[in-house]
Amino acid sequence: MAGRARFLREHKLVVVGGRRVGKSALTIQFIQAAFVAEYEPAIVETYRKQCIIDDEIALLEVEEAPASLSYSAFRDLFIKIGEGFLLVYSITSRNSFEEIRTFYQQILRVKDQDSFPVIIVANKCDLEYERQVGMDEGRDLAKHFGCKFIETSAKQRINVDEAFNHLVRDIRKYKKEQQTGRSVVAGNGRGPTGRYIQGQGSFSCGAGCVVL
Ligand SMILES: Nc1nc2c(ncn2[C@@H]2O[C@H](COP(=O)(O)OP(=O)(O)O)[C@@H](O)[C@H]2O)c(=O)[nH]1
Ligand SMILES: [Mg+2]
Repeated sequence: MAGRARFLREHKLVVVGGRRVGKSALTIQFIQAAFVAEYEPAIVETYRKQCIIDDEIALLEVEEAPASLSYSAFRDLFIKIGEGFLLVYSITSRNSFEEIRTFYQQILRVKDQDSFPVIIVANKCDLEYERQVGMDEGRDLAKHFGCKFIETSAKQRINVDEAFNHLVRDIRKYKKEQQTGRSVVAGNGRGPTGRYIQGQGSFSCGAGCVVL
């Protein structure tokens, strides 16, 4: 029973996306509540954080999949360990938006599933004047994937906790459904529709979070 409870509480999140979309900035802003303008670790770092989300403890392990890796077997390893994925693009880069489909297809292929817990994260929303990807486009893609959509700014700490928290909720739902043998959380047109989540949500990370 203790083992099962632990299984339900511990979640491995992987941050996926093209180069320089803000994967590191989002991760560090979520874990340490600080904006680090340039951060390129020599090794893959695993971050741990304990949060209360919807009155339930969540032990989160967050990793950033290196975008530079063309060696797809290595990226597959990240996908294998992930229980939920933040698919990050930058609103200032159309190319990074177009890469999202490929990442999601890779995830479904490696997981051998029709759907999996993911959230589409449109980062750098503070750079409105450099915008190349409309909010509607992100929202439509999320609808197509059957997942949630959120615009964030790692720099201004807009919607950062919300992005991670929404993913955790979907992972929980997915795990529970897997355990009870029911259909999965999201899926091409079968799951909940994507939606834009603006402003500060109702989640209680912030003060409730402890960096382990
Ligand atoms: N204006 C703005 N810049 C950002 C934001 N997030 C990241 N950046 C900048 O974008 C660049 C790439 O960020 P980084 O986190 O290293 O991207 P990664 O390669 O995806 O990990 C850096 O210069 C960051 O300072 C954001 O939300 N707003
Ligand atoms: Mg990085």
